[in-house]
Amino acid sequence: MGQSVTMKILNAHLTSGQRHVPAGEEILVTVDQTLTQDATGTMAYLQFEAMDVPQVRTKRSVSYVDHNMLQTGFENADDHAFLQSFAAKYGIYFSRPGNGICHQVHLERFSVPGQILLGSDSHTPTSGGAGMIAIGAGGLDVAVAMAGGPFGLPMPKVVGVRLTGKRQPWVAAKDIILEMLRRLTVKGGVGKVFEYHGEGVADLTIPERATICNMGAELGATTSIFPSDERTRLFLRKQGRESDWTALEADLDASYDEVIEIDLTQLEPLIAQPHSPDNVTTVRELAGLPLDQVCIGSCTNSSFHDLAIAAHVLRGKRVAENLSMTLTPGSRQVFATIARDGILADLIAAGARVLEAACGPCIGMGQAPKSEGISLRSFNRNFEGRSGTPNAKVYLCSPETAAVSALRGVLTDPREGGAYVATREPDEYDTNDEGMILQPADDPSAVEVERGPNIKPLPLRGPLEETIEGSVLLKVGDNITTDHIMPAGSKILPLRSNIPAISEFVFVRIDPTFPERAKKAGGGIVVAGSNYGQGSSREHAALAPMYLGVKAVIAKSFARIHRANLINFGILPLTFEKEADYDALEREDALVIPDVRGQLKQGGSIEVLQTGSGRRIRCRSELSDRQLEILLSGGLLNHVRSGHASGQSQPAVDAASHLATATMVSTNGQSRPGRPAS
Ligand code: MIC
Ligand code: SF4
Repeated sequence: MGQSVTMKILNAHLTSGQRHVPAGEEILVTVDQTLTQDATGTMAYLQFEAMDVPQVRTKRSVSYVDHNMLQTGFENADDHAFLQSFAAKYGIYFSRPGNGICHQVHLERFSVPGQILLGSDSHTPTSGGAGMIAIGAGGLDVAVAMAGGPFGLPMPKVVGVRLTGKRQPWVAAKDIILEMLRRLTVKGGVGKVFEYHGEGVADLTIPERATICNMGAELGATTSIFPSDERTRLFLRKQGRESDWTALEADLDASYDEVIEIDLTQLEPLIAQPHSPDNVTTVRELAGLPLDQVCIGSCTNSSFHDLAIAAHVLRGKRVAENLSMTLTPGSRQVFATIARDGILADLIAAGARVLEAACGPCIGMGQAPKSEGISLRSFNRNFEGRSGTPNAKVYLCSPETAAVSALRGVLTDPREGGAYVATREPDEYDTNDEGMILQPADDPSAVEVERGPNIKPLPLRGPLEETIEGSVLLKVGDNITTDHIMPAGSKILPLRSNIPAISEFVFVRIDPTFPERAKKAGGGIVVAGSNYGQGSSREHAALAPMYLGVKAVIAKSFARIHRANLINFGILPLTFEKEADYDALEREDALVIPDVRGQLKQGGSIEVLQTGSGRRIRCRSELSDRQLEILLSGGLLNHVRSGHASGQSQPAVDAASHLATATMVSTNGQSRPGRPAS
């Protein structure tokens, strides 16, 4: 039986001894490349430092600065300086602020078909557009990979997505992924890799394929991937990297666990309504909706085409008076190319607000809409409050729909935008990275890591207790995002390197009293519905609750990255065996998980007692042996410290003393106790 592209790459990276692993069981793979961004990177590098590895052991590791770009105080600038000096010292390439959004830049400058990329950002799958297995993970998993350790993930099911027919004018790559979300929902991809194939693939440029892979994250997928074909070769040639190309196609008789077919001919412009990327309908259905803001950009849609199509629509005209339009090039390369080709001039003349190449409005770093404002965005997430305005309504669409609507002032089906002029990818991109992607230092010993006062020590917890006791601190419903658990935005993001400070914001969008109550109670347990922790990879959504003393989360089901992050920080993730038990639990109920260590070691059901009623609640832990060891140790760093990073190519870590350093000594030299192990 032939193999899919996914299985070819996974098989080539499985650590020894594993073959034919059933879906859902944990596999360990070697990692070729890593990426971090600034909002997750500072923690990841502090964790890497605690492992006492002199240089990264990957083929390529890149540190980007793209999220925390507003410098309204010293915090973000401190982080940037730390990241730059850290990269120079430890063998990491550094993409400076201004060079662009990590995923767009990585696709352009570093993607290599057939390799595995692990990134501390959930949209890392973007590089799947160039035939990589690119996976989002928590920063600690990325730190372990940088230290030469393998990455553990549940063996995914491979879903073949067959693209047939041909898109109509004005129908975009974004509409393909919105169609996937419409059909499958934000839970539909959990435990799956979506592998695109069929005649429709050849018609998609690499940035268009990257758009589809990028937003596969919103399906909850492990990743998404396209084959590496002649178009991939052409893209890499224009990037001056043809030598990185290899052909990678599924075998003709490749088998898939499931198959989905999308007839591109039938597709029309789509839109995701507030407040979830899977709340999809046709643009036609909502046409006429008045708009206050239109934004084109984010790692989903900020390529040359995305800005060129906006210029095509707006050329010689003005953005409608009733709205504000922003445009964000995804990279310095895109920015330089649109400037060179006159597109930038058209956009400026049309009255668009051109922003620096960064995440910007996508993560609430500026450009928050007005109160109750309606914002139409070419982005990938529209969770409530994420834009920075709690009662704003964010809709997600293609750059085509966004541009035509910006001109008309109301939501408009782009097919009403007149003749479609296909944009042409430039023959040459600006590939001069000099001074913008910095090489690691020749003499690492000469580099001093710069630590401003914003860089605080890493908190740790001790080994898992014998018994977990605590009350239900919060009960939440389905599809809780990491933006609910640990909000982002321009005010909170600068605290990413300071866990005590950022933990004051845990769950505040749901219940502003949560941090105070958690601290007062000395911690407790969170009860949740299905797909808990969907969305971003931010490990702060586990690390900060851990700091507040959260010991366990009992949910109907979890999103992959967040579940892994909980385990990495020693918080026990349990799932209900019976939904009725979820219904029976209320906030403040006292719970006990007796002999939790013993129960976990034994496997099978885990018994949780609701003390008031005497109810016995049966839960599942479904931990691999490796995850069990990690939890018993109280988290991945403790586990690594005890020399158990299984599959490590070299003993990565002699971390005991170094962890102590990272935990106890604040980074500007003053001694400061870490939070005592609980
Ligand atoms: C996001 O889009 O939510 C982020 C901000 O890029 C996150 C990472 C983070 O929270 O730092 C992600 O997607 O992983
Ligand atoms: Fe940045 Fe938004 Fe992409 Fe996250 S989704 S990496 S915040 S552009």
